[in-house]
Amino acid sequence: MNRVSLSRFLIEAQRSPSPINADLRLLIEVVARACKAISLAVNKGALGNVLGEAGSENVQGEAQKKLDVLSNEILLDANEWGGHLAALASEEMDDPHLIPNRYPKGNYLLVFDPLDGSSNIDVNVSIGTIFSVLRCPEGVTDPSADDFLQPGTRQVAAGYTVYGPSTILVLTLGNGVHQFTLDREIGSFVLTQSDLRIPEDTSEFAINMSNQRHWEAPVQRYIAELLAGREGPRGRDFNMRWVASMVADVHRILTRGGIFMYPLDAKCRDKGGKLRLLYEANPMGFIVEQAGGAASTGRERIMEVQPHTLHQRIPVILGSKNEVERVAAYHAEG
Ligand code: AHM
Ligand code: MG
Repeated sequence: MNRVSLSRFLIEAQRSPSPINADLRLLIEVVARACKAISLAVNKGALGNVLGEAGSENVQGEAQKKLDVLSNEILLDANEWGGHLAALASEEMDDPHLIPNRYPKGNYLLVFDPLDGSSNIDVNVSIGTIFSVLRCPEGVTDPSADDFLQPGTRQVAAGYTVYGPSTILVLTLGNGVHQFTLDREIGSFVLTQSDLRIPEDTSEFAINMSNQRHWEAPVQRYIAELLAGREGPRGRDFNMRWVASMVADVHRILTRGGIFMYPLDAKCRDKGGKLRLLYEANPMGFIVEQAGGAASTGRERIMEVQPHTLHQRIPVILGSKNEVERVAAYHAEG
């Protein structure tokens, strides 16, 4: 079998007609290496003394798990010294992390959610890492939070890992979406699927139904129609799945289609939504669009939203194109 490792995939991308540059290649390799270390820690679980609370809170007032903190440190340590980054920002850090002066600085900004699906850590359900790569604005050597406030359309690359039955890495460099599986014996990510495509239609939806009473009218209408099944206006039955790890829910959609929704509701209205624009919505939106799907707030394309703050939250509706467009149409009808 002619196996293509992530390294070979990236080197070939560097030689392609629309080449990626060497720093971007290094950046992706370093992130993937850090994710291997996170995967090992996740797999050790209780044996590695990594489960449970860290005893601290992040900037959003959420209790941090030991693995949230550890994963954040692994990604920082791995990315500091390579010379490919100007700064990093994370869901788990109040402010951007600048590259220390003892190391060379590069032209990229790395943004990440080190461990998505925190509520699933201690119960042995799939979790993952989400990341997004932006360019550092021209002439900026010490980036501030403002330099990260770029719409998703400016992303250079995005990816996520899932630490599940197997560890996988899904990546886009803006030229389709590719899936790699971690070969633990060899210690490298191996290309296992090129050019993932999300079916335009689906009969599967993902939403936290416990928030139903808080939803806005367009979401109430859409879900009610799905639940009415064969007897309702859609004329067919729909199935529901909710892992409560965005990485796992999105990965299912990339594999067999579906729609994922964390919409605006009365509970999260003051915060603007539940999921984070820079660490979750934009990278997943980029990946989903690159796979032929759509990603919307219900009112606009996620990737076109101009961020105002680093930790900004946003409503997220993404997946199979025709379903996302239907939800957006219901919002437009009011
Ligand atoms: P996290 O980044 O703190 O783990 O939070 C994000 C997660 C998503 O992975 C998931 O879709 C959502 O929160 C689940 O929320 P809920 O527990 O309300 O169902
Ligand atoms: Mg998250």
